[in-house]
Amino acid sequence: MPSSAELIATEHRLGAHNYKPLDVVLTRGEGVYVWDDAGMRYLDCLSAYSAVNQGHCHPKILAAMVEQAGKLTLTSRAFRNDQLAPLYEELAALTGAHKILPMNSGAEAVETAIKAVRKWGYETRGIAENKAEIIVCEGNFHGRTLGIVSFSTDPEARAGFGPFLPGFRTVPFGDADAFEAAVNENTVGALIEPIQGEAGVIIPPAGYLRKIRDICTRQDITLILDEIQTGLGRTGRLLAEEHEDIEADVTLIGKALSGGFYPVSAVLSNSEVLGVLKPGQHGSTFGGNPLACAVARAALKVLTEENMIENSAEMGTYFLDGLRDIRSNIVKEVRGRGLMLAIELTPEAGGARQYCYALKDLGLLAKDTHVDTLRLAPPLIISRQQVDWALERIAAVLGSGR
Ligand code: IF1
Repeated sequence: MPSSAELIATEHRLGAHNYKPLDVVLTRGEGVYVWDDAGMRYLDCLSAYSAVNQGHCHPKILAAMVEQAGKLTLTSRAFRNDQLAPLYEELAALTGAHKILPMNSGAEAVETAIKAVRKWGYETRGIAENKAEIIVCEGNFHGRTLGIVSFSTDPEARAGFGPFLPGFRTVPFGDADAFEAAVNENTVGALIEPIQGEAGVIIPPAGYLRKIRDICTRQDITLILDEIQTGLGRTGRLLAEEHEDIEADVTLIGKALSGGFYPVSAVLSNSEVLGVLKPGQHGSTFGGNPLACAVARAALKVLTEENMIENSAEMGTYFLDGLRDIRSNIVKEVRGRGLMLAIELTPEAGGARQYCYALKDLGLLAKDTHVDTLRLAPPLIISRQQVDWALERIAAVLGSGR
């Protein structure tokens, strides 16, 4: 087996450099832990950006994948399979969705929602052709496709990729008045993350989502909530919208929908938005394939039956309180909801990446974002003892102990 240095050199030589990963070569994962090629164990505090909520290599999801993989993996949607309808039923029962469209990546779910909501606007709201507008928020992250980066406010995400897709209007995140002021006769939808993950776990003011919901209801605008990262237990509820006791018209899920085993995403609609898509107007080779559906069914089953959502709420509060107890002169703010947590450092701290490296040396893997913020998102199965273990190391690295 090549050494980690050789593996890293090969990646550098032959791979596009669209990432700058930490130089840790992982070989195995189990529950909250991953191991590198030198046998060192790490507590995973990223969970592949909330795709491994159920813990690495969950045995029941693995068993479901292996069983289905030996039977039928892909038929294309030209034919039917025996796993799609049961997934629809289980997703509908869990989320209250009336219509579901399965895709693969989160970005594909976002693009699907944009297409459907635009078409809904033309056919139902009578919007003039090619005039549909969707309101998005500053600081958004919804994926990397050209359509999606068209409305990114991050110069890094856009530079050199134009020309861009028109039809989006950007407003400050968290400001319902600005949102209402941006509404015009061509506004068909709003695309919002309930909590902005990549922006650094930015939680909007209490009541913000409720106000947006009311504006969208009043103005017949389709509210699309991107729960690809916040959904499926990450914030301590099945969907983050539940914290504000609202219901989106269209909900996007992905990532942990497969427990990290397979790209699976879905567009869930509680209105007739998805009804505008007719045969031949949308799809994908792998969307809704029997292997994806079997994996997603098992991922949802263990998420709910093993009380991972409740654990996320309980351990999230415990983790957040513990982080706030850390006395440190380089911590500017600690934010979080459930096990979606972030530590924003002061500019004087010199950036969060160096602390990710220091934590790696202590056996904890975490990711920095937007220079000064350290994100923490362990699998939802984390125990109190493991949170204590993590807090000790974070306190040791960030400053004056606990
Ligand atoms: C990368 C970020 C997180 C997402 C939300 C849609 C998507 C994502 C709220 C698209 C994906 C991933 C992309 C991944 C790293 C990760 C990420 F750092 F890029 F921004 F989580 F914060 N909506 N987020 O978070 O889903 O197409 O990736 O399946 O690009 O490296 P996808």
